[in-house]
Amino acid sequence: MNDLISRFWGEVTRRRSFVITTHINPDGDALGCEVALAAYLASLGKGVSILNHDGIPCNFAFLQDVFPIGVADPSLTDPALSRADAIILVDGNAPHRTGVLEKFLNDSSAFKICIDHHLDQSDFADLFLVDTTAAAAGEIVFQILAAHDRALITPAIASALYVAIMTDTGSFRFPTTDPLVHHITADLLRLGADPSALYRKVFEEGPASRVRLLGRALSSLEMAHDGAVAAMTIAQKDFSETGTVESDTDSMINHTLTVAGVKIGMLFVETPSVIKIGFRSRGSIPVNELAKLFGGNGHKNAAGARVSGKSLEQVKAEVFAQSKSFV
Ligand SMILES: [Mn+2]
Repeated sequence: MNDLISRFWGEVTRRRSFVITTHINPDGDALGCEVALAAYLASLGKGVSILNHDGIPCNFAFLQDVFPIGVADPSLTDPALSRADAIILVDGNAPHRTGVLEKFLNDSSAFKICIDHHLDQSDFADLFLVDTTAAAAGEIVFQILAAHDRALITPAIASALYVAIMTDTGSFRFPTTDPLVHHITADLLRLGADPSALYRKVFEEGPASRVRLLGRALSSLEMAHDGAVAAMTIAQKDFSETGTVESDTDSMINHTLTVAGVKIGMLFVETPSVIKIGFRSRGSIPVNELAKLFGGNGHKNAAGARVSGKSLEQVKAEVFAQSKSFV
C-alpha cells in the first residue's frame, strides 16, 4: 500500500481539478471518505467537487459542514465534470456502482483513481488503492492522508473518517474490527474526533417514523432452513404508512443476526423499481457469492443485490431456495 500511496500523491500533485464520487445510496463510509478527501485536497489548493447519484441520508447531513456534497445532474452537464483532470471513486470499485456517473467514469479522459475495500474490482481505473481486508474505505483514506501530512488532518476531517470507520464496522463490532482499526481510530481521536457526539449524530437523532419502520421490519421476521436463515421484509406500504424512505432502512438488517443460530440474515426492501436484498452472514459463509446469483456483490459477510421485473414474493422464494446450500 505504501508504494500505491506514493503513486497517489505523485499523480495528485500534477493535477488541479478533482471530482470525487461514490456508490448509489451512499453510506457513512462513502460520505465520510468523500468529504475527508475533498476537504484535504481543497486545503492543498486543489479544485474539488463531490458529485453523487443520490442525496445524503439526513443522519449524515452534518458531513456537509466538512465539505459540500453535490448530486450529479443526470445529463452530466455539471461544469465540474468537464473541468476535471482527475476523478476519484471511493468505497466502490466499478463504474456501474455510481449510477448516473457511470458514463462519465467510462468515457472521461481524466485520470481515474479507485480507493476501495470491496471484492471483485472492475478494471476501469488508472490507479487502484484497494485493500479488501480493510474494515472501511475510511481506513485507506486515513493512511493516504496521514502519509502526506498529518498536521493537515483537521478535527473536521478526522471526524468524517471516524464516521466512515464507525459505520462500516457496525460501531466496532463486525469481524473486520482488528487492531489496525482501533489504532487508526485512536489517531482520529487525537486529531479531534469526538466519539460520543458523532455516534449521537449518526444513530441517535432519527425521527420517530424511523423507529416505527423498524418496528414493522422486526415484526416481519421470518425464519428458514431450521433457523439458519432470518429474513425481514419492508414493503412499499411500510414506507408510505410510516412516512419513511429507503435510506431509513440503513443498518436495520443487523437485527437479523441477533437471533441465536442464525447464519445468514437478509433484508428485503420493496421499492417502486426494484427489490433490494441485503445479506449478512456469520463466519466463513460468503454471502457475496449468494448475492452474485441475483446480480449483486459485496463482501464475504455483507453483500447486496437488486432484482427488477419480479414481485417481492417471487424474489423472496428464489433467495430462500438458493440460500439453502450456503447454510
Ligand atoms: Mn465501505
